[in-house]
Amino acid sequence: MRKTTHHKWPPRTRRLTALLKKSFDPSKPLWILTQNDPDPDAIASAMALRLLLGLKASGSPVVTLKQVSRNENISMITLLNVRVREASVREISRAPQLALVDVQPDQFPYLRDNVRIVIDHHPVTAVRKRVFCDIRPGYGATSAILTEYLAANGVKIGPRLATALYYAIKTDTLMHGRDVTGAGFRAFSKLWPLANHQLISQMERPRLGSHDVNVFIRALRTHFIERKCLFADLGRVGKEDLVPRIADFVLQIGEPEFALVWAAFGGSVTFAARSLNPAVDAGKVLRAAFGHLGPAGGHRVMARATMPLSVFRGEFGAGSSGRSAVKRRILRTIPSHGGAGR
Ligand SMILES: [Mn+2]
Repeated sequence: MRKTTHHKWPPRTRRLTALLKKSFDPSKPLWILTQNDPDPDAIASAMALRLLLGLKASGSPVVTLKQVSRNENISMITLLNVRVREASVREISRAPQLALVDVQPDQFPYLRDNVRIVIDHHPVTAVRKRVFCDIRPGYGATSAILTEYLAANGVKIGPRLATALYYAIKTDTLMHGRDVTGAGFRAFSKLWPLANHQLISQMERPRLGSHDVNVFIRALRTHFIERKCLFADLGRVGKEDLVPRIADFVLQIGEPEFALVWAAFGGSVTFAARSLNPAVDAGKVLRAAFGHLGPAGGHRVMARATMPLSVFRGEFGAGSSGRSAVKRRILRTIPSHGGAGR
């Protein structure tokens, strides 16, 4: 077996740290801005950046335009006691200095010249002049980049931060089926012995509120299975994240190999698909079935699609005939003997 105790962290990351520390004025507050409704990757990255730069929570609040709403993410910030502050566009554009994590400035077009730092792993949109930009699209999570910064500089990572970073890399990389790179594994194995795994399993099983429970019951009552494909129409939901959660859950009912769950949320319809059959690529199925109606795609094992409610009604109709129309559309795109055609 190879020894993996002594990781080699890229020397480039250490060199970048010097530039990072010079990119802002330490005498003024540095706000850390995340995407709307930040996920664990954004939150853990913000915590890590604070530690790396030696900032205090009071002078470097984690801010967002739209507060955390998903159950898993709420349980993360509650269990780890992280404060995420909701701020207005006006406040953010007037902040003394900003560091953006897990997001890029193009998401905030009104921001002018207060952005100092951008650390992200999404595809590069625009690099700004006189801004410290470290964007690594090859990384599965921004938290993997920040873990590398901390490790390369010999900064000690305590259990609270290790738990946040580990959970972030796990959810961003593994659960989304993204490719895990060497960098991701390196960060993961650095954090694994430091993280509190009992807390992580609590975060992964957040409590269900009464609205959530009712939607689960609806899925249990109304789902139907045909040719090992399970379909569940959730009707109207108050929280969009119930759709992927229930898609994960319903695959445990009977022996389906594919599940499609959908619901109306606001003015649109969201679909989530899951596939356990290697011959059925969930991303391709949703693209083929719904791609001409709105954004659709994903990976082999999980995929999503959305379309305006009016488009859905025009294409499929409503009620039980709508459900059958959705079912027919999906079954048409799946090879009939499951494992046969690749
Ligand atoms: Mn991310």
